[in-house]
Amino acid sequence: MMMSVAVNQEEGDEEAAARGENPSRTCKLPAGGVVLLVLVGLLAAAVITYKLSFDKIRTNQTIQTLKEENEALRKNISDERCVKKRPEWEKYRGSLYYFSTNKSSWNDSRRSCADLGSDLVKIDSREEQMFLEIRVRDLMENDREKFWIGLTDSVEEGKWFWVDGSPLNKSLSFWLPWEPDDMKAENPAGEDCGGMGKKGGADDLICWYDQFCDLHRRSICEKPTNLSTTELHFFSKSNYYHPL
Ligand SMILES: [Ca+2]
Ligand SMILES: [Ca+2]
Repeated sequence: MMMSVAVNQEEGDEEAAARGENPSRTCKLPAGGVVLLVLVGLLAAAVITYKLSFDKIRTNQTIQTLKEENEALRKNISDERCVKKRPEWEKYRGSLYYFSTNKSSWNDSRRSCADLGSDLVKIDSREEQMFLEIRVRDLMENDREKFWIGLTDSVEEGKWFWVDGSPLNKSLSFWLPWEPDDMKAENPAGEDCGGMGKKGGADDLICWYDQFCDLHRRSICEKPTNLSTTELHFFSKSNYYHPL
């Protein structure tokens, strides 16, 4: 019996070898198993495809979000530049005023006003001084944040002139009681440029001082409201007591 089984096995192996099969490795799966394997393969492929598609959509959304944020940032920067480029002039009677919070020397402040078709402010009346004093008071956060005005005695000590060349009317001046003192303690050049401002408000509008002209201060520009473009050019380029 055992001999018969062995012989049958050998015959089977020979038939398999004749068909080109390795008899020891031949594995016959039922048809249902093959279908299951194919389905599992298809499912795995579908899952991978879905994941790749989802990742691509998410990446595209991220890129779109970054683009929108970039656009918004660019717009903000552009808007800020526009705001900086465009000074806000304030009208009072026949003049426009610009209260610059950029700090620079008296001469550089004057150049900045000229670039805007104006000059450092000339104070012609008590009402104008009142308007300026109230505005400056509001803008000052401490007593160092004073503003240059268009007043100087750099040509001759003690003789104060406005930037348009007119002499200071002493009855229309608002010096602090100890000013102008041309103090030379910090700078031998003394103090030849005028400024104004007193945090908390000035008594009876008294808030002018003289200081070293190279100190960096804020400034007030003034230009008439009724100048044409040509006249503004003339005003900014030629109506100076001291050439720039
Ligand atoms: Ca004026
Ligand atoms: Ca002084």
